[in-house]
Amino acid sequence: MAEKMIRAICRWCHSQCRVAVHSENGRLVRIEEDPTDPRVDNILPRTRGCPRLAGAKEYVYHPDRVRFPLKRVGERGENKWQRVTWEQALDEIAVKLSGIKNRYGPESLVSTAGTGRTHFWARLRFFNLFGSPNHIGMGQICYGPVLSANAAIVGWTIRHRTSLTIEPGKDGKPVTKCIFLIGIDPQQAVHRLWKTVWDAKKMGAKLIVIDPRRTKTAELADIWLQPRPGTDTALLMSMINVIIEEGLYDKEFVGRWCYGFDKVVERAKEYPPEKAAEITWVPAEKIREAARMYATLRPGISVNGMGLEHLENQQEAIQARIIMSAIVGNIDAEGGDYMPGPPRIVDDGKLSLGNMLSPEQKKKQIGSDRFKLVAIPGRDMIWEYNEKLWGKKSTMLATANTPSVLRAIITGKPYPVRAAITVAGNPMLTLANVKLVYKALMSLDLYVVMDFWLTPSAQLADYVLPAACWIERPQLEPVLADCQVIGGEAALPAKVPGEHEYWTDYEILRGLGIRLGQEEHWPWKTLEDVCDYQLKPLGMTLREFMDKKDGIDFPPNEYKKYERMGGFGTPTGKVELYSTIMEKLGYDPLPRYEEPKESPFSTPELAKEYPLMLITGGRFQPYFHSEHRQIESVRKRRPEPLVQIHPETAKGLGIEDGDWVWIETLRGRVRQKCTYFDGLHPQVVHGEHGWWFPELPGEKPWLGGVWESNINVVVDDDPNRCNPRSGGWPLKTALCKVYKVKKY
Ligand SMILES: Nc1nc2c(c(=O)[nH]1)N[C@H]1C(S)=C(S)[C@@H](COP(=O)(O)OP(=O)(O)OC[C@H]3O[C@@H](n4cnc5c(=O)[nH]c(N)nc54)[C@H](O)[C@@H]3O)O[C@H]1N2
Ligand SMILES: Nc1nc2c(c(=O)[nH]1)N[C@H]1C(S)=C(S)[C@@H](COP(=O)(O)OP(=O)(O)OC[C@H]3O[C@@H](n4cnc5c(=O)[nH]c(N)nc54)[C@H](O)[C@@H]3O)O[C@H]1N2
Ligand code: SF4
Ligand SMILES: [Mo]
Repeated sequence: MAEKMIRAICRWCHSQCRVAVHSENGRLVRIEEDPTDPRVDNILPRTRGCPRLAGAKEYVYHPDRVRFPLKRVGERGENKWQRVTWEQALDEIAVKLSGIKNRYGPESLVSTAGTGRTHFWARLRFFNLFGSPNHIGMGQICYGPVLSANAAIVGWTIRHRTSLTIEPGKDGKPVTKCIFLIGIDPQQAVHRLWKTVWDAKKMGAKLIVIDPRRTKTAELADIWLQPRPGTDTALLMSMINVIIEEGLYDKEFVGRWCYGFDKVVERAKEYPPEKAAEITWVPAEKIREAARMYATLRPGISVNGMGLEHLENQQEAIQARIIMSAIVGNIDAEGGDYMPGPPRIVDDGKLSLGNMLSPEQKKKQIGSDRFKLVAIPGRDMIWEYNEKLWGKKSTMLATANTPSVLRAIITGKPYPVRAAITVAGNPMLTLANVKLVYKALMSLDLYVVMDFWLTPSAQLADYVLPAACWIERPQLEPVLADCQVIGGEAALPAKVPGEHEYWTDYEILRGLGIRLGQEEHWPWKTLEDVCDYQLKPLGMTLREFMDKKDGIDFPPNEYKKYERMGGFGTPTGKVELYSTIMEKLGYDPLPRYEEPKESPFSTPELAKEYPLMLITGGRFQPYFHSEHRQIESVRKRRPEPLVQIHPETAKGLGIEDGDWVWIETLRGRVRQKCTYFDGLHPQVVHGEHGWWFPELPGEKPWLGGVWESNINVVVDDDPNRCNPRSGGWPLKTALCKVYKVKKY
């Protein structure tokens, strides 16, 4: 049979590259960049330089991939499995779920998910129909925080990360004059944004980077500020102080379109640069310089990454960043922080059937009485105002508080949580405080994992259900909460008799739903049928969308929509610098700096034993979180976990470059290999996340080496250290000590 080419969307990271997959008789031959993707120039390095794509064949046909449904036969964690049919697996799971629901109520089932890598609406749909509001995972520490902050303060989503573009103006200079990146490293993490930044720099835009590490992104900056980890709110409030004091703000925009400027003026007075310098360790003059550049080079874009979302002071820092953008007039300006409209297809919000969850069940969402913002109470309040103006709901995440749910599983309080389904996540690697995660997962009555591999999390499951990955399923994806939509087709067969039987996440959840009496709500047999339904507003099927429109829908931009629409989707109809939503939810309506609860200043006694500040999880190629460790060609590029330590600090501790060291905190210790790095303050160290070793035994106690180098063993998730508004836990602020591993 001749070679066939099919266009698909790669999901081995969030760049969502559209690729051309060549196959013969249903076997993968090669994958290339898809020349019909108009964003192709925004990819760097081009997909053909991508290490994960280069390892595609190894991935797809890897002997360790789970090919058929597995049922646990030994004790939990013994790595003893029996192959079962899909019918048996789904029948048995459904019976167990019914039993648990009858005994403890539907809220006793939780879903755990990682970063959005699949059609998550199907999981929400299943849960909303089942009656449980309890979803845990990354919502409160990744993307959810910025979505909620935007929707609360400017009343809608602001274009973010992967879909940002910077266009040349008529004079050949970029429309965007200044790029402000805080706590984000696109050079390692977001290819598209990195290329955008490069191009804009080449055309003459200026770049400001705020990061405790001198990343390659920081090296490209015109101004790089190196704060003490966790102090960004003080830094940003001080920049706001300078912008106001020096009269550099956009008086017209502030006067006409902002609410609470006078209150910001008052609050910002608490952060003169000299005081902020003491807190942040950034010299006062540099704070002034950055503030002036940002405020005078308009329009500009500002993006935060996990450097803010992983802080105890997360929401306050994000709010300060949005305030700064607003007072210089960048919101929804051409070349500024653009607010895309909703996608034109039937979106995830509608597909997830949130209206099917009763008010009484919503109230049971664990932790949402305390951490309300990125949970149902905050979301529903914010939606009311968004909807009034836009006629649509913005994209927001509303999850239970993960640390609180883990404790509920263990203690039975506030009520029993007895079952969990993991969809596209690896909680034993990516959630904080892994000893607690382990205890919780081990104590469940039923644990189901939908994945491709026997990850350390899957090792603890009762059933492991082999999912189809992106290459084996059709896709229709809004580009990260943007109005842009791309489509892709199933490039390889999900089911090959005798070889493997993968089901899409949709089919699995539908299969369970039907067995649990939800049949009328799952009318589409396949994911492709769903895509056809989603495309109805465009008047085409997925096939037609791919053929006629190259699988792309990018509506034109419209700027300053607030003028036409008469305001913003917030309670006051203005950009709420002073957030009345936060006020209604019972929080401080303005940003205030709080010292991290574990730091040399708040816990000086502890700092005697643990003198170093630990930041974790800075992204690095060739990996995506905990994935790809079993793909040889990828692993070869980066066989071991690295901890960055300042050479002075390391030498003082007798540690040489390349030595294995223990990283120890109050929670325990793990080992990584020291790499000297002088782009850090000597008191700060940086440990990588996501490390397990699929070559080690899968059974307890090894669990694929999950206790060896997994940084989340030493990271805290104490609810008292979570951000008071959102519930996000502190992945980037801990105290630690490091010392040489004697024998290894
Ligand atoms: N210490 C520390 N911890 C962190 C971070 C940090 O910076 N520091 N970062 C955090 C952040 S921002 C995030 S988003 C999380 C990421 O957390 P996770 O998303 O849990 O991380 P992954 O390792 O990508 O795990 C995803 C799992 O889903 C599987 N998978 C991928 N695609 C699909 C699919 O389509 N269907 C199914 N069923 N399975 C699929 C993969 O094989 C993999 O096992 O980690 C968080 N953890
Ligand atoms: N290769 C690769 N790419 C990825 C991923 C991956 O796992 N691997 N994960 C994807 C996901 S889910 C996400 S969320 C994105 C995240 O991508 P990024 O937002 O870039 O996330 P990080 O690399 O965790 O953190 C960014 C920077 O924040 C800095 N930082 C640490 N503490 C602080 C602080 O207190 N203040 C400030 N200002 N900065 C601080 C770190 O030094 C780091 O350089 O990447 C995505 N892309
Ligand atoms: S893994 Fe590589 S090809 Fe795939 S989306 Fe990411 S950058 Fe693109
Ligand atoms: Mo993330």
